Amino acid sequence: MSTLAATGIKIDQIRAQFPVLHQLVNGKPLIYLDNAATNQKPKRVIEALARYYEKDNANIHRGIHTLAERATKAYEETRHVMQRFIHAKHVEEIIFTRGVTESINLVAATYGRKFLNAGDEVILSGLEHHSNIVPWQMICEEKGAHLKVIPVTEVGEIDLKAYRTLLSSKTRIVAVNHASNSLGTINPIKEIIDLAHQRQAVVLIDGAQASAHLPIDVQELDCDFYCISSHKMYGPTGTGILYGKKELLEEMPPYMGGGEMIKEVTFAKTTYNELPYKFEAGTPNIADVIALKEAVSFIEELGKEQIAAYELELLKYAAQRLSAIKGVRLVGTAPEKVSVQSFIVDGIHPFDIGQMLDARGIAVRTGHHCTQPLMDRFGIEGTVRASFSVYNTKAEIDSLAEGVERTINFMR
Ligand code: 7TS
Repeated sequence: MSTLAATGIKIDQIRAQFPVLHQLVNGKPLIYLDNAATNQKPKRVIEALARYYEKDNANIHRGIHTLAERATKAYEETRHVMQRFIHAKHVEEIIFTRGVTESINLVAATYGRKFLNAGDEVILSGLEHHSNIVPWQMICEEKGAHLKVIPVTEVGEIDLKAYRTLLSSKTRIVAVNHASNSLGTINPIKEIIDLAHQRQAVVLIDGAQASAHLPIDVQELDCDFYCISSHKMYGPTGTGILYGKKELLEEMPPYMGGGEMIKEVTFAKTTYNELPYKFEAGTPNIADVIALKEAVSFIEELGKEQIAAYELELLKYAAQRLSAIKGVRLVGTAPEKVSVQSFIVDGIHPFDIGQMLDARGIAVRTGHHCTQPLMDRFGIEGTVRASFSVYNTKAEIDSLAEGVERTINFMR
């Protein structure tokens, strides 16, 4: 059994922390390789959720009773944890949202609505998830602004040369992902950010596929916005963050109106609360935010670098095993990748592969992965995608390769 390099921690010890992994699916031990969609939760995260509801459940920020104070303290602790996790300068730059989708919609609907004008341009890449396309399309349509798309190369990288030519004095916003969910490509975001700033454009980074795998230092990156989903970093679903530079967040109008985001309300006029509460209308997802702290501890105790190094080992092994199968073509072969491997099989629909693998207890993703324009770029309908987390093993990849081989033999 493998260990996490430099820590000596056995992967078996890590797997033992994930109750969901220890079950039979269709009579076979579960092999969970759909981690880019959502990864599994360690016991400490699940226990934090239960503990909160068993001991502390109360609405936050409003009550003066003990439970309300405990819940508020725990909720705000996670804000500090997330500040440290991404190296934000100020704690009020961390806004809790439902996740990346809501974070991007928030920026498009507030920053975009206030600062985009007719004729302005928003630049995206051809690697984006629909969540980082549609909100920009909606606001561009409303404001008469235009979307420009950075093309993607054959191996699945952003074409930086083309990006330079797309940038102009009309560029207001650049929105790209840190890593691609369909291909795994890690994008050169520092360079993308610096080039955009030379044109006074602001940059939003979709960090959905990065937070569990890559170091994030928003001050060093100098990005203007950074979005994270808790559920892709061993945390609960339904929460995540938007990081925004304080001076930008202060200039932005609120996203939703309601309780908590106000200072004073009269029927004549409402004044808004200060950051971060201006953007957190209503009762938030208290329990999940509190449990997210445990997910961060899980990552930090193992060490993000160690996790990434092990996942890279799995990725390389998977690429090698899969590409050796006759009829399999890897999609997304950039040199810098997170642990995502897409592939297609000549003459067999990805759904059929996915179903046959499921019958063997192997969970993979099939389809367009919410990146239809990217699939169009490669002239395909979709792919089969295997994505790896720290609890996966080479033996599981062997089973995947065997499953794919058997499917090919069965279907032909
Ligand atoms: N951006 C990227 C790069 C993503 O991978 C995802 C989710 C999102 C945005 C949206 O995140 P959410 O947490 O708001 O849903 N990606 C996937 C996936 O690849 N399969 O299922 C969800």
